[in-house]
Amino acid sequence: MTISWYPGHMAKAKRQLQTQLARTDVVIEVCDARLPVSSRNPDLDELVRHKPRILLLNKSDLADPAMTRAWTAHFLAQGITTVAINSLRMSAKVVPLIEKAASARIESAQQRGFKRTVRAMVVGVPNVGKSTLINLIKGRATIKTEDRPGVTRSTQWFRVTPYLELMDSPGMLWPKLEDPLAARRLAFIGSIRDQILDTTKLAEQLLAELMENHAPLVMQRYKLQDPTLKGQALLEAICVSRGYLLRGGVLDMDRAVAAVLDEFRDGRIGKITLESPPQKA
Ligand SMILES: Nc1nc2c(ncn2[C@@H]2O[C@H](COP(=O)(O)OP(=O)(O)OP(=O)(O)O)[C@@H](O)[C@H]2O)c(=O)[nH]1
Ligand SMILES: [Mg+2]
Repeated sequence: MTISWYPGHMAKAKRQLQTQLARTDVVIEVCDARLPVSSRNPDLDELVRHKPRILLLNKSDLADPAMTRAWTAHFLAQGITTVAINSLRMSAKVVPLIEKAASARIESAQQRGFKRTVRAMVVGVPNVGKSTLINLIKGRATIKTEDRPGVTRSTQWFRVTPYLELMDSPGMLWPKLEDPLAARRLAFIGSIRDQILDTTKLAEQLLAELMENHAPLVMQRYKLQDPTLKGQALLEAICVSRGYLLRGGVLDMDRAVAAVLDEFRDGRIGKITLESPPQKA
């Protein structure tokens, strides 16, 4: 699956982001803790170059805690300020991190006798929780969030505390997702619109990946007996086990597909991280 889907609003978002960069002190990169490689946009390195950057591993409540610790250590060892968060819960750690990243500017303003507003832009691939994070820091859920990609349509600044402004931005994918595994995994977590995907194939691919590394969780969730089932047969077994039947006893495969994707996405199959940090030599 090579995804070359790059709608106009994403190209526009990239241009807006470039324009806003000049008035930005810190770049907050939000990625999905379940996918710390594939949910980072490689375009960002070139785009934000010299700005102080913070990496947030969001949705850590859905990820494997041991893996999140390993990933955090991995990025910290690379010199990247990284913290794992859950944007649905209060996390006091983000604001001090932003202030620390902007400390040079804050101090230089202090020396000139005033307290400076810090501006940080929040960027990341679609559906990772950028708007939810801003709502959390603001303390009020006034920005629209939804569990689908492409909710935020344009960049917008919000004053979240007396001396902090955050910029929300539309999720960006890169123009061509040439790595089919990365594209697939972004689709698993709901960063690519299901409407442009073959969801049956996607659910089969997700199950294949889960059965390889987390078979007991899948077997338990769907009350399955046979660990060797694959592909369509596995989806059918899930259908039967759940009793998803249409009139005349026909299997309601669409319902099984939706169940597998939804239940993985909101963590009901288990706290599963799909990518492991490279092993130290
Ligand atoms: N479990 C969990 N869900 C989260 C977390 N953060 C956000 N969500 C959910 O993820 C979904 C997407 O959140 P948004 O804030 O709309 O994501 P976004 O990055 O702004 O998405 P776009 O604007 O489409 O790019 C929503 O259903 C949120 O409730 C988190 O830390 N944990
Ligand atoms: Mg948003």
